[in-house]
Amino acid sequence: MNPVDFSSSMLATLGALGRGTVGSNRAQQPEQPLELYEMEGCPFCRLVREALTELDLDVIVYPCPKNGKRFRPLVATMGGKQQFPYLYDPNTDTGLYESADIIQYLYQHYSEQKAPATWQIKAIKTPGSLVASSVRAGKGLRARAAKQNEKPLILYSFESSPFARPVRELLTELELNYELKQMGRTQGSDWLLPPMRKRLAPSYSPAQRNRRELLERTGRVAVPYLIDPNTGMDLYESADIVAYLKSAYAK
Ligand SMILES: N[C@@H](CCC(=O)N[C@@H](CS)C(=O)NCC(=O)O)C(=O)O
Repeated sequence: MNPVDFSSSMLATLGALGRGTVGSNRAQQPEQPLELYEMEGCPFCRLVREALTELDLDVIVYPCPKNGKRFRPLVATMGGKQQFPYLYDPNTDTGLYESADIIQYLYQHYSEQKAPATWQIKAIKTPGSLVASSVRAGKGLRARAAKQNEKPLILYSFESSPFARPVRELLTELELNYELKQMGRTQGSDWLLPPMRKRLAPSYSPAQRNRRELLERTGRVAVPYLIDPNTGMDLYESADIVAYLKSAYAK
């Protein structure tokens, strides 16, 4: 990733005070995957993604960038208007607008507790999210011409990762739907950057389910990691993933 891109992505992480970093060890996922209709560059969608990392809930993301023709119209059909984020939970046949309502629903339904007070008072979280999104200068907001994927891609990511953000922005712009697999940090050794971890925690044994899955699959754990079931491609390194997505899907 080029240094300017990395710096603004890092600022976007710091602007939100690192929210969307710490996860939890959820044993089970909802029977049918949750569906999130959103845009990476939207500050309200970001709040929902932060809560999803905290709650360790995987979702299928349906990107709905401005001028997008692929999934955007579905939201008006399902909920009556084009406003994002929009969550659809097929397990309860619930469709919701409004980031605060979505977060409250996710906490109540999937952690059996109310959202922490800081999530309930919109004024606390929203300004930071607005600042954090604005430093990315409109990335992850507008559609660009792309080929369509048949099967959803799979992305291992946690919300605040400055390396994963440019990948999610591009997935939004190309309107490629993807399974977002949470990689929130739940133990001290998750915080070590991969090269350091090799030295300081050689027998790293993650507790979080997607981290364990990745370690078993690839022998290491880093974020982001992309699997494209349409082409059989799988790869680490944000710059390589961005280059792959452009060459495989951008027109
Ligand atoms: N109060 C809403 C605000 C949502 C909102 O304004 N979202 C913008 C995107 S950041 C939107 O849907 N704009 C209309 C559009 O993109 O068509 C919430 O918290 O979810």
